[in-house]
Amino acid sequence: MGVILNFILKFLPNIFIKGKVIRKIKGFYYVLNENSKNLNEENIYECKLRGTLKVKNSKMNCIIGDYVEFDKKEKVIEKIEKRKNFLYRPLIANIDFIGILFAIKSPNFDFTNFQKMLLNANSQDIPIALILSKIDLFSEEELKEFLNKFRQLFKDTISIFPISTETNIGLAELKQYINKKSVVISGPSGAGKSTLINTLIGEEVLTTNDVSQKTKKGRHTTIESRFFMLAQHSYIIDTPGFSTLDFPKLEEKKELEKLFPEFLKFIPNCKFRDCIHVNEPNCAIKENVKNGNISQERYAFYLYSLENIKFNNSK
Ligand SMILES: Nc1nc2c(ncn2[C@@H]2O[C@H](COP(=O)(O)OP(=O)(O)O)[C@@H](O)[C@H]2O)c(=O)[nH]1
Ligand SMILES: [Mg+2]
Ligand SMILES: [Zn+2]
Repeated sequence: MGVILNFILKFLPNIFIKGKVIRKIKGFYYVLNENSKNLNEENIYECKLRGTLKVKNSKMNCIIGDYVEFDKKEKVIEKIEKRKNFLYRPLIANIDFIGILFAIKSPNFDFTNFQKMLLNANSQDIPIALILSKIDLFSEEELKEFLNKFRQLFKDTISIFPISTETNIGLAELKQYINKKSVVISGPSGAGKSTLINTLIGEEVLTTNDVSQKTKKGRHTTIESRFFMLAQHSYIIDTPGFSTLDFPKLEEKKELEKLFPEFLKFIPNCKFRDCIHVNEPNCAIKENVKNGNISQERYAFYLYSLENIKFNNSK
């Protein structure tokens, strides 16, 4: 009987377990068992990649965020599921949305920096939301005014989550929205990213930039992407990602318009198919700036970007 059983087992395929890569260090992939409810050590397997999955020297073979099947005993990743999408910088797969976190005050909301970060996020083709932090520092009137201005500017193309970790406003809504999603949080230093993540998780997983701590230990800055878990299948990824306020790299001037969501529906009405909306006659973008369907400020930022981006194929 034992002999027969062994014989059968030998020909059964290995049973692979599903998981998600949450970290990558020097050729090791840290895989979280699919149905884990937290990031405790016993749920994480340090795996190698099966040789057949390696394309010579490619960083893309297996990346953070990938869903994989792995052999628990051998600690080897055997299969990588097709990626839904991925962020380039930093390299992370299967993102549901990017939460750009900016404070409404302290530091003051900087519209130019926000638009730069938005440009970078939009170039990744992943949904975006503004997480507007520290709203306890504004009166209700001031907040209303800010939100009106924001909507005027972006014509309702950006979802907004106004929050305060100080007064607990908006956190339940945000948490609900993140449920069963993978979310990348990115924003300038001091905006409140670490405080938000700590609050959502309910424990001090990240050091915050308190003035008192600054003098003692030096500021904690995130240097690699870190995964946190809100609940089963809900991930928050803290990343230094687009905190660099460089312009995205683009090939051609014509690509820039795609990064302005509120322009999109008007572009087909431009007379010239290669219109870049600067000096061309019968330009639908310029017409809609005039009649208010596109805001002056956004168009000005479009022109500013056009001048400052180094296009690889500049015509
Ligand atoms: N008033 C107020 N301050 C906040 C809030 N969230 C964070 N802060 C403060 O903002 C500072 C920077 O926060 P931190 O989370 O370290 O920012 P990070 O650099 O984006 O990670 C800290 O002193 C926090 O206490 C908030 O909702 N309201
Ligand atoms: Mg931080
Ligand atoms: Zn045009």
